[in-house]
Amino acid sequence: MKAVYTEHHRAHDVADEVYLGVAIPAHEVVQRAGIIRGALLADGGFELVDPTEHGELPILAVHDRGLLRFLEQAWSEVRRQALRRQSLVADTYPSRAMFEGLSEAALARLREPVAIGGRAGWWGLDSSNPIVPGTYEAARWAVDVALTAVDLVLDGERAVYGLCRPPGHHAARAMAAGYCFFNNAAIAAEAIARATGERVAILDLDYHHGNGTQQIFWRRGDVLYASLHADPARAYPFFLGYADEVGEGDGVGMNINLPLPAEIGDADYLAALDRALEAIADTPGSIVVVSLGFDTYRDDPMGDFALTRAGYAEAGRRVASLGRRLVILQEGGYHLPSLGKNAVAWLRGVEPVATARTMPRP
Ligand code: Q9C
Ligand code: ZN
Repeated sequence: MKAVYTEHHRAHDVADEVYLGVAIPAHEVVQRAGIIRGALLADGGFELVDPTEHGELPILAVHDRGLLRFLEQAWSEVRRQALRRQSLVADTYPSRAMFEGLSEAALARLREPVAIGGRAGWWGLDSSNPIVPGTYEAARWAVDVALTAVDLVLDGERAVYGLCRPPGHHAARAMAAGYCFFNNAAIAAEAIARATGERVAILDLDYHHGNGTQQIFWRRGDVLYASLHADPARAYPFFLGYADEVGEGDGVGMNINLPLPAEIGDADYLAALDRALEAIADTPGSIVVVSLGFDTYRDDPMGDFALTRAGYAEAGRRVASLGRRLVILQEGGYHLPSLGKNAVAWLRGVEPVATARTMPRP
């Protein structure tokens, strides 16, 4: 299997994140991508491919230009103001209750602040998502990783893995969030929809609900979003991800949330996966974008699921059994010792060891 990877992810080098008001060691760290890359190379069944640059247009097909510009400018603005810090986290977020009672007209007059602490709040959701000097560079390349995986699949590959870092599925049209800046999977799905004219399905298997992907395609009848994730009643992103969120307008029925309980194991998880796969099989189209997270692993420090490596291999097999082409993009997963082997197990489930090649030919 081809795997798209670039060292540019290293530019997004976050040391700490803020959790319930205190700085803790970051979860979404540089080592994550190197560990997965190393495991792919050690396995031998993967061909590493460099991404190619795709420019701003595919990003602007999904995201607000203001988000792109903010992320592009944030660090030079921090430097210009001589703020002495290694990372930028918003000072003030525009909470919904602040605007209670305002008319649509008054809401429409709300504007992006000039001060950087307010700008970060305007384009952000949560305190766990610091911006560092290389965030923009890495986030742009993560999009290029995803779009290069799309190119390869459109050129005929059956399944391609994009080792995106930073991840993407929490980023909405006009918002960065949850270690995500641009929504790699949404940008990939939009590019596929435009290139093929077909419907596209996104299967989100990260532990967290992909609120950004849901938001971007909420009213779209041509993009199916199906997600298995921790019940938002107990887990980030807290405010979205419930089963009754089914889409609106043309998108009614094209958003499927399967919130899951703590401690869920392989058997129950795979049963939920089958429900998502049935919905995908019922929707026309030949390509599925997979948002793949390993924070569902039993030992993950952030998740509370109990999945095993064997469960990942089986999940990969079942997704492959859809018989559709796959653009598989990395999202979360924070248990560093298991990350590489879990990725190999899942991807090998999609594309089993090619024994035919090593067996003597008749
Ligand atoms: N204790 C992804 O997995 N909240 N993002 C962190 C830390 C944000 C997770 C709380 C979690 C975001 C891509
Ligand atoms: Zn996650």
